[in-house]
Amino acid sequence: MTGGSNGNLESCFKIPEIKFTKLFINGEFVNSISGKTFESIDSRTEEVIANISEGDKEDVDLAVQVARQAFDNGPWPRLPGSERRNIMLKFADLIDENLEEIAALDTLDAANLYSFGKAVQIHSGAELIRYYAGAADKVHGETLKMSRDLHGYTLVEPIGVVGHIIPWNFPTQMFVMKVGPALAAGCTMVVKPAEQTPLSALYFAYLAKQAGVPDGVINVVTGFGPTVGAAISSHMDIDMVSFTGSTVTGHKVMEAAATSNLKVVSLELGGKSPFIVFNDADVDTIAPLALTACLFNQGQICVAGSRLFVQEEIYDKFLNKLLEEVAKWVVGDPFDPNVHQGPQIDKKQYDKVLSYIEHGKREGATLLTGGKPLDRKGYYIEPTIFTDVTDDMTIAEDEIFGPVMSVMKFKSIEEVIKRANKTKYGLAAGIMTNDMNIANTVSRSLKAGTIWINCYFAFDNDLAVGGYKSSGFGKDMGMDAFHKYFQIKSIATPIYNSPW
Ligand code: TXE
Repeated sequence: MTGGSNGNLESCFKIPEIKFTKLFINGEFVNSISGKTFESIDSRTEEVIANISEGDKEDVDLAVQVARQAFDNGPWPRLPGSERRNIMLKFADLIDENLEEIAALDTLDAANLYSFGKAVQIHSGAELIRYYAGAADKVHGETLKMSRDLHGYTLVEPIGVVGHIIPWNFPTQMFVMKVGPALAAGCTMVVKPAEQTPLSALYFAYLAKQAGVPDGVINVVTGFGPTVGAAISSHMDIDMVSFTGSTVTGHKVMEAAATSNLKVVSLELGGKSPFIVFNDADVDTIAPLALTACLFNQGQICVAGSRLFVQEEIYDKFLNKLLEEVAKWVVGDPFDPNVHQGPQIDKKQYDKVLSYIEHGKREGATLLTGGKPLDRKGYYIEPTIFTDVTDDMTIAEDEIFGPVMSVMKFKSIEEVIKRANKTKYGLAAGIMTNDMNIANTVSRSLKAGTIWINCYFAFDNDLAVGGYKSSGFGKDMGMDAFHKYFQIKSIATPIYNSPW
C-alpha cells in the first residue's frame, strides 16, 4: 500500500526553477501594493517552495481597472475571431513546448502525479486551448423576420470582464478550463488561483503574453479567498464570476454577486458521486476502476466516486477484489512514476480527512482497510475503505475530498436510484452493468450532471461538465462553457414598404 521507488528519484524529474512569484497585471509581474507575501508549501515535505506576492482588494481593483480598459478600448474583443484563434494556438504550442516544466510545477504545488502530468494532463490543457481557439471564429447570431415591417437580428457579444476563482486540485486544468473559453469569446479577465497552487497560473500568464495575448487581457492576482476572492465576487465592475470550489464558498460568491452588481455567476461546486455496480458487472475490471474513481488525485476531485454501491449477489466477491487491488495501490512521492497516490494538498485538508475517518469509526462504519496517516513527513494518508456505511452517516453525506471510500450494499434498481439521489450534490455518477436497459433507466433517474456507463473520468474537450442541485450550475468544457461567456443583444429595425 505504501512505498514507491527505492532508486534515485531525482533521475525521474528535475525540480523546476520557480521563475514567477508576483502578481501579473497589465502584462507585467508586479509586487502586491501592500508588499506582503505568503508561503507556497510543498505538501510532500511541508517545506516552503516559494514566497508569493499576496494580493488584496486594492490589487484586484487595479487588475479590474486594467481588464476593463482592455475590454472597453483594447484590441482583444475587437479582433476578428481568426486572429484570436491564431494567438491562442500559439499559446497552446508554448504550453506543449514547456510541458515537463509545467507538470513539475503542478507536482510541487498540487501533488498531481508527475507521470500523469507529463503523459496526459498538461498536453490535455493545451488541447483544450486549441478546442476553444477553433471556436473563436464561429460566433454568430440569428436573423429574424419579425413581421412584414420589422427586421430583427441578434448580436453575440463577449460578456466583458470576467473574474475566475479557481481551486487547487488540478491547477492547469482549472486554469485552461476557465481562461480558454473566455479568451476565445473576447473577454478580458482577472484570475485568482488557489493560494495553495499559484505557480502554474503565473507561468501560463507569462506564456500567454509570449504568444501575443495583449496586456491587460489576462491578469492574475494571487492571494487568499476572503480577500482577493471576495473582492472579485463583490466587484462592481466585473461582469461575470466563474467559480470552482466548495459549496460553502459558492454560496458566498453568489451572495456577493447578488448584493453588488448582479454579475452573472457560474458555479462548479462539490460532489458526493455514486458509483453503482450491478450483479452482472465484471468484478475483475470494475473493482480496480471503482478504486481509481475514488482515490485518483488523493480523492481530491470533485467527481470522485466516493459512494460505492454494490448489488448484493456480487458484494462479497467485489469487496475481496477491492482489497486485493488496494494492496497494490502505492502511496508516496508524486514525482515517483510507480506511485498512485501522493499527499493531500495541505495541513487543513489532511486534518479534515483524518477527522472524517474518525467520524466514520465513531458512527459505526466498519474500517475495512487504511484509516491512518503515513509515518513520514508530508500530508500522506492511507487509502481508506469503510463498509457497513448507512446513507445518513457523515462519511456518506459530506464531500470528504480525500482517499476515503464508503461501500454500501443494495438489492434492487429502485432502491439504489433512491439512495444514490439521497444527497444534496449532483455532479456525477457511474453505472456499471452490461444490461443497457438498467443503464438507461438509472441514467434517466439520477440527478447528476455527468453519468458514466461502464467507465469513469471519461472526459473530453467537447463534453460539458457541471452540476445539478448544490453542485452548482453553469457548465465547464464543451461549447456550453463557451456560450456562457457571451451575451445576446437583440436588435430590431423597421423596413418600410416591404412587399414581404
Ligand atoms: O475550498 P474553497 P477549500 C471542496 C472540497 C474541499 C473543500 C474546501 O470538499 O475539502 O472544498 O476546500 C477561494 N470568496 N472543494 O477551502 O474555499 C479560494 O481562495 C471568494 C471542491 O480550498 O471553495 C480558492 O481560490 N473566493 C472543489 C477557491 O475559492 C473564495 C475544489 C476554492 O476554495 C472565498 C476545491 C470567498 N469568501 C475544493 N473563500 C471542486 N469543486 O472541484 C475562498 N475562496
